[in-house]
Amino acid sequence: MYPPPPPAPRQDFISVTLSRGESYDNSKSRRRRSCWRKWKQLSRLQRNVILFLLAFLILCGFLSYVHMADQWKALSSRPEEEQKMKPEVPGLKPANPPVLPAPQKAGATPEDSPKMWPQKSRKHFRRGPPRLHIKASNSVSKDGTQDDAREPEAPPRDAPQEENTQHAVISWRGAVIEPEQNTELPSRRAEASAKPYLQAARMQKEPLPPNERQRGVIEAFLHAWKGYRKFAWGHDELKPVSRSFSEWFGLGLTLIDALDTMWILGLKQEFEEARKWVSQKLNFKKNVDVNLFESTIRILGGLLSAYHLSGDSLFLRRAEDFGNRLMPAFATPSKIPYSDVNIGTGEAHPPQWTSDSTVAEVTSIQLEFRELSRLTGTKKFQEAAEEVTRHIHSLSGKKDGLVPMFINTHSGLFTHPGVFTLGARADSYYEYLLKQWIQGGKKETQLLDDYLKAIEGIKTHLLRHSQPRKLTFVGELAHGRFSAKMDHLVCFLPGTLALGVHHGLPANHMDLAQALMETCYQMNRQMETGLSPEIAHFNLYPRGDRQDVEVKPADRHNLLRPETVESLFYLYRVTRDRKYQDWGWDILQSFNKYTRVPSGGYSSINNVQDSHRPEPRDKMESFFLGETLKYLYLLFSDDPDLLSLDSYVFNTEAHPLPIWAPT
Ligand code: DMJ
Repeated sequence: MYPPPPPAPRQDFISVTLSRGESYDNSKSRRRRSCWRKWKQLSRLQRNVILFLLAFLILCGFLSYVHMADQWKALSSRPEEEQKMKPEVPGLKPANPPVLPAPQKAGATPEDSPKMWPQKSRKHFRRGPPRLHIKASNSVSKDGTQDDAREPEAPPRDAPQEENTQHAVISWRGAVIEPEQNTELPSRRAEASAKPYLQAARMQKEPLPPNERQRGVIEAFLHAWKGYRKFAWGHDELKPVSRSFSEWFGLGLTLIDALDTMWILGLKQEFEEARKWVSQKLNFKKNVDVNLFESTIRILGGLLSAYHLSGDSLFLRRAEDFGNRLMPAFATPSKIPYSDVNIGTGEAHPPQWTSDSTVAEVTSIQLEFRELSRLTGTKKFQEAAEEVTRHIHSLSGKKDGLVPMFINTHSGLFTHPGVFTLGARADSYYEYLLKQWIQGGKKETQLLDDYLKAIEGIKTHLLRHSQPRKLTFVGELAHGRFSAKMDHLVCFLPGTLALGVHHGLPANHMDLAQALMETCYQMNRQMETGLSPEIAHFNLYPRGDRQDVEVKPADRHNLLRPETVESLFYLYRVTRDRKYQDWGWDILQSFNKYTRVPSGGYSSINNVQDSHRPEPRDKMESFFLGETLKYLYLLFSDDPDLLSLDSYVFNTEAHPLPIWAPT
């Protein structure tokens, strides 16, 4: 027996009667009556469904109206790219607040300051200072790229300034803005919002007017900028002697590298003009190979810090676009990135002669990629960069924390093992261990462990004293053989050691920092021009006729590098010993005397040991403006809150990035 079939399930439905028009009565009352009757005939479920749909449609309509209204407003004012951040504009995404007041002309009085926008006070329900917010205009194209690929033109000598370019600058004398971020991956936080464009770190008090030495730096910067602006505008590097330019990536390298320096030095007009170039001419849709490391530290780092200081979201959009174009470099069998990537085609590759990458290069992009993830909420940047850190942490082939110089992108193993240096190809590996630890709020202990171990490794294997003055220096080790050779690049180390001590690392690191600082100064001082050679050799044996520092003919050039003055800046910040400022002043005088080109710009020189014929090299590296002059300016400041070491960490190209969770 089969059970009786179940009753047919009840189906709710809406019946609609279509009028054929024969008895069409257009009277309102009849239509109202019949509508009402039909409504009453519906089941409760049917009515609820209709009401819900209606409510949903009304909500959608309202939201799209608000969205459209914003867009209309943006379109009807001035061109999108000219939009600058404005405070507290409803409906716009928050950007970080600028950390320093908008740049002023050198020597400007406080009355010349641009109008400061007061921050709306907000209620806060916890202890500590209030969280402050600023909202930025976000009205430009989503990917932030420019379609205009035309070759940029040189600016007119007295190019009119953009109109309506007032920055939304907030001045909070001494006020502190707490960061809202932490060291978690964005994915673990609110990944829900696609691009949170998180707020930056803190506001600081207004900088003091520049002192005499700082004005000397401003003068030097303006002289360098004059040459760049006149002969190399929008190109990578100035060739000051031939009054032309050279290209490396074709991305306005010097201009981008110098953005935050202009902001810090208070050069408003120059900053605005450069900002306009970034807005209108910077074009990443280019079939061009870039070096992952160099473009990360200079371009990505430069854009991110320009964003943090100015609060102008244009720079963040450009940074995100550029970061995306670098990502194909990580698509290798080992996840150790290739050295080069084409930002137009997305093809990445190692150098022609090898499938190796340089250890310093693959381990010195993390500060920038991590920060880009934090700001955009897109975790892939941070994940790709940190994968490299983890991999290298677990790799064998180190010597008491010291790493070889090369790593293979296929096998992921160190190559050319047994050679250890703190100079080229390894230097910033050590620097970024410490700085990532600081950036992340001193929680990532693996980074700290690797750093501390490496410093002990340096002491054990690479440290020696010269004769006759017993200068402490860092040499190199090749298959067990010590070489008393030290690149000028190694002069980043005293500063990094001092930075670590500032953040609570062992006091004996400071002894080493001070000893190495003296050595780096002597590398400059003992040369006829007062400028360091690219590489120095130290005399290990007592012989009356020999100095501590010796230079080989192939090594006696100076490329306007920053490392000595970078370390002087940290040493002065930590010790407040004015001799470091004096040493930096000596070096600035030497740059002015031997590398300054009268028509504008500064030039690398071929021979630091010949004060009569230093032989200009016809190239002004972008880091002279991005790093050397910036560190000199900061060195001469007596204000520890000017880019405080407790709030910022400088990338290896001197671009300040906020510490996520300061302690
Ligand atoms: C800069 O690009 C960076 O400082 C990098 O870490 C090393 N080389 C130059 C400056 O010398």
